[in-house]
Amino acid sequence: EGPYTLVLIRHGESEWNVENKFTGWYDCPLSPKGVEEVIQAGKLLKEEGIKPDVAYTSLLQRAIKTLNHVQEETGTMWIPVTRAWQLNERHYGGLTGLDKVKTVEKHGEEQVLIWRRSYDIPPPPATADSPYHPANDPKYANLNFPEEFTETLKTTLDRVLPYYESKIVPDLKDGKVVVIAAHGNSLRALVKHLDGIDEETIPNLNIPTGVPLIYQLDGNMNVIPSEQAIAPLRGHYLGDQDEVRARIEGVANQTKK
Ligand code: DG2
Repeated sequence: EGPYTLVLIRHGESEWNVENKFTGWYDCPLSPKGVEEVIQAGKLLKEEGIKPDVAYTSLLQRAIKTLNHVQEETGTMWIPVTRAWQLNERHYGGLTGLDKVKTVEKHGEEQVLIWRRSYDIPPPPATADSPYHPANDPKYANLNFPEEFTETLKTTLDRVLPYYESKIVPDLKDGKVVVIAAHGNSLRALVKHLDGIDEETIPNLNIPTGVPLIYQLDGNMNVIPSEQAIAPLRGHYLGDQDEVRARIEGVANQTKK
């Protein structure tokens, strides 16, 4: 059976991407350029004839608005949308709100790379009195989080994967075209699973803002490798591939002056 189509999209450039701050669960809006990016992403999907039947996103407006624009451009404003905290960005703990370059100046490039890209070494935690701790945000009122809260890619995967398998896979198996609008690191976690990327390779993976990433899956929900894939991914990005590569580099270089 299959193939099944899964579309992943990281939200367009956000205001805090522009300010170059660690964002995590902070709920900042898209930048004007980010809005342009996601309108373009929707147009690319339309040109490819990819029309989502069902959509998933996080509780964060940069992903929700990205999805809205994709829906608008693909004529699918009516489809069911589920918003789930499990698709939120990885929580950046005590780094939330800090400037990425200044954090490198203070702690060194190596340490910051570990915090940004290691699989299981956590950034310092957000404490219970931090405005960025989820206990102080009404969005998460019915959930419990430890007083000292932070996430690694590994613990992000621990919430993304069960959500994907229990909620999203059934839609795919129903033959629905699924779009997931989410975040740099919640999507890195998901593609680590989809593409079977190991812990040594995952630090090198960067996902650009506002570019649709298309996966075809077989009946066992395994990825059918695309010829246009940029390794280590096996799905492919839509649009000009040189531009996509440049945007991937841009994400990697956010901690450079
Ligand atoms: C960024 C990713 O998340 O940052 O939390 O700062 O995708 O929601 O903009 P997003 C953040 P890096 O891990 O790439 O530094």
